[in-house]
Amino acid sequence: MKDFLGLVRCLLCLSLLINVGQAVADEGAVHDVVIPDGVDQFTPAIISISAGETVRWINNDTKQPSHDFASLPGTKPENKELKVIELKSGEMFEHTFSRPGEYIYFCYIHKGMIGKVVVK
Ligand SMILES: [Cu+2]
Repeated sequence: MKDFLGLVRCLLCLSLLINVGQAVADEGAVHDVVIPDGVDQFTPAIISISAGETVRWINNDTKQPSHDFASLPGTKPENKELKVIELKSGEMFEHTFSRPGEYIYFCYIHKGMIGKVVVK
């Protein structure tokens, strides 16, 4: 009987650990935005995430030395989360968005290279 209760406790502990692990994984979700090789474009250009999640920009472009981007001037002050980010070929950058809003950003080297993160 003692062994049986010990087994039940052990299983309860395990299920708690699994639940906590899932909650952490959901909160820390990472969404990729890729700059493809030879294309001056954020892919996807518009991405929707939940507050507390992370966007990871990956520069796969070998044709340009760098894509440098920042929040669009004129957007609401609270939406200017992205300071100037210099992303050289092969580099990655991550940012966790804590507040809901629409974060428009642009590459100031390549005209028309623009993206948006929608945080719900
Ligand atoms: Cu660019």
